[in-house]
Amino acid sequence: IKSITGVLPAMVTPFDENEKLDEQRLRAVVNFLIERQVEGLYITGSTGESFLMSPEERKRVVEVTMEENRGRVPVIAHIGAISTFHSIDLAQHAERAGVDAISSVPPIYWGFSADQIHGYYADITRSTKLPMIAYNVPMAALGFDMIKRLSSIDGVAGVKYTATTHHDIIRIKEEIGQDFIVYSGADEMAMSGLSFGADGIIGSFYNSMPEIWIALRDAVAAGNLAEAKRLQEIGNAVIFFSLSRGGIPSIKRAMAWMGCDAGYARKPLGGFIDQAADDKLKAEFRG
Ligand code: NAY
Repeated sequence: IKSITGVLPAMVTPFDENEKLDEQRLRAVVNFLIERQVEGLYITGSTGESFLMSPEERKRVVEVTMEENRGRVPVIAHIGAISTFHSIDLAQHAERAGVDAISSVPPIYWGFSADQIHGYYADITRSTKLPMIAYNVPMAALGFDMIKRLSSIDGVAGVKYTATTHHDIIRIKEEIGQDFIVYSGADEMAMSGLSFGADGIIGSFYNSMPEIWIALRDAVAAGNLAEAKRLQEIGNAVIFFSLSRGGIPSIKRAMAWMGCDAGYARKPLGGFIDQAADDKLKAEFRG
């Protein structure tokens, strides 16, 4: 797992005009990203619309990605669901499909106790031989104490840390260990996450313009913070433009303009399916 570092898109899942999983576009997305030198793929996460898909569809995305990847880059599959039962099924399927690591948001919706969340990660991690990347997401934040508790589970290898309190990245490395891998998840703060010691960055906007983020990562590594800040500002202009118009649907259209039609999002995300809406978005983007 130590080798999965750098820039990893939280890969989009293409759907067609009728909201059907579009395997042909999915294959094109995998190739587009790998050809643009991303250092790994994080699939079926929130950006991948996993919570809008059936377990069978999620499994199919994993299978198609692994087939098309042909071992070129490491793959982390998000297998999170509300029930441990479904998450284990997805985790074991991902292991059979050959992914390099699994990841999961904590169980959501009911509000689970710390012991239940710990049990969720322990049960899933025990069910496969794969390393687990816990996922600290703003709407269901684990927080430092829980991350530390989870780190003692055999197999929990790191955390995808989506938050804007980056001082915790330093604390995780100091108190849990330098080998505990941290991916920074807030694209608008990629420079900060990397500067605070994250091993990599995983995010939605690394789908549409990976080059900017790879250059930003290189600039931080070289200590060239002025250049990193310049690139972050370019990235943020696109991020905030897109978020105000629906992040995931906008990213998919931006990919189409970059030469890789990533299709459409499922409702209630939806968006930009008709040509007029697409043209309007493009005109505003250019402006
Ligand atoms: C995933 O699982 O798809 C992700 O990694 C999502 C990461 C995104 N965070 C959230 C909360 O959706 O990329 C970020 C996010 O879109 C970006 O920082 C803009 O806010």
